[in-house]
Amino acid sequence: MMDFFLDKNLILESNCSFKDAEFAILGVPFDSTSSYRPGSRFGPLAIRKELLELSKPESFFKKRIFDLGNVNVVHGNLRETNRRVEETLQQALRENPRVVPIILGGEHSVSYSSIKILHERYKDLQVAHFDAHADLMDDYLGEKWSHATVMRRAKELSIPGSKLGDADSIKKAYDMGIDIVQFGVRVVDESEKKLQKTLKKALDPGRKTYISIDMDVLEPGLYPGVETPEPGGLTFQELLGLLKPIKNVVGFDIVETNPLFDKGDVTSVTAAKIMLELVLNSGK
Ligand SMILES: [Mn+2]
Repeated sequence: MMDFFLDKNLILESNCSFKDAEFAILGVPFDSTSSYRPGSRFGPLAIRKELLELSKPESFFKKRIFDLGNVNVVHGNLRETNRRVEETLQQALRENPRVVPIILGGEHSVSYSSIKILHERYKDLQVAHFDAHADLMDDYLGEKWSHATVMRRAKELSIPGSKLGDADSIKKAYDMGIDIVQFGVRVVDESEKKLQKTLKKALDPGRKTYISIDMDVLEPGLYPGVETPEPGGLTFQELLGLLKPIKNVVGFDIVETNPLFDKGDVTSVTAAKIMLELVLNSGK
């Protein structure tokens, strides 16, 4: 692998060569657009550390997992950070077209890049989006590129030219865009409602699926280590129950883990456990 944008200061050992890997972990320690309590830049390291400590079933060690390291992000510059994530993922998929990328955030805005690159590869890609927030704003406080706008930007990816005119063309374009199915969303801004209504309500089991998990989908009373806590979230068991039936997973991310606001590392432990479960669930 080209290492130009990668910080290889790792604590996980890869158990295979990159070409043979079924899964590739890529950390993106970026949190510059966080609007409440930043700190998810420390997520990728904390999640890896807890993955080491978790008890793992025998079947886990049969999986071939390669840790690519962390992207050298540019704090304060989401667009350049996204570009580096995209370049890294493109190269990774060129060298190993079957690998399933696992993105560890970092804030939610980094999911745009993995969705973009996987959508280039799989035209029928659909996104399973787990979050307390809809993340469908067109802009947040005037900023188009933000954790709060990421799913709208993703939705626009498959719209030719991304130029939206009258209401009819907007509707048509969104009907054509990447299908996003949301789970656990309990905060929807007035400006998001129209677009949210057009989203599909269920995943298509036959299509390639990308899973994006914002850790604030969980109940913050139990898992407080997030950037934007919102009461009324899912339990871990409820989340697993929603993840289990999802098939054809071609990539996933776990974002918004914030070790600075965690209690006893429980949110990082849980993020690591979710990664473990998804690896076990999405094997070939
Ligand atoms: Mn989010």
